[in-house]
Amino acid sequence: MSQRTLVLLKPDAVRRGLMGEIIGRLEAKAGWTITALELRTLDRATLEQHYAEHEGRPFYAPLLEFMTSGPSAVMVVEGERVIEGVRALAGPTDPIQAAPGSIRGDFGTIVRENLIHASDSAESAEREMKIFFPRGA
Ligand code: RTP
Ligand code: MG
Repeated sequence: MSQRTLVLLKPDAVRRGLMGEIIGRLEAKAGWTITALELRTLDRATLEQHYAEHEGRPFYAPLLEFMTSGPSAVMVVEGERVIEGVRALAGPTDPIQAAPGSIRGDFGTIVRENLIHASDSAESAEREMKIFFPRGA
């Protein structure tokens, strides 16, 4: 079943020049298409909505600080099983736990600066696409 998911290449990925590498991995999956892509420095209001589930956690304030520290690549990716698929390509949240071959496993060491966000369910994808592309994507 074709799906759409909201993907962020976080400020560390953009700063380190890893956009091409990561986008290449997404595009290499047969049938996946990037249908929206914008380089954008995210503002607090947008991130407060996006990360509402984490408000009050110890990592929340430093996470918002990091996420506003420079441009992110904001994308919608469409294709067969893309929601689960991008999460699998990304690997677990903590890059040290992520296997080589995954994006976080190949390029990450810091939990917060883990390069990529991808929606974790169809409901999250719908919610997040509205947050980042309020006029539609
Ligand atoms: P994401 O939402 O960004 O795809 O990541 P995720 O589902 O793998 O991780 P989640 O638990 O939703 O956490 C959101 C982001 O917060 C940062 N984080 N820092 N202990 C920490 O310092 C910590 N825990 C989480 C990461 O940037 C994580 O992706
Ligand atoms: Mg999450």
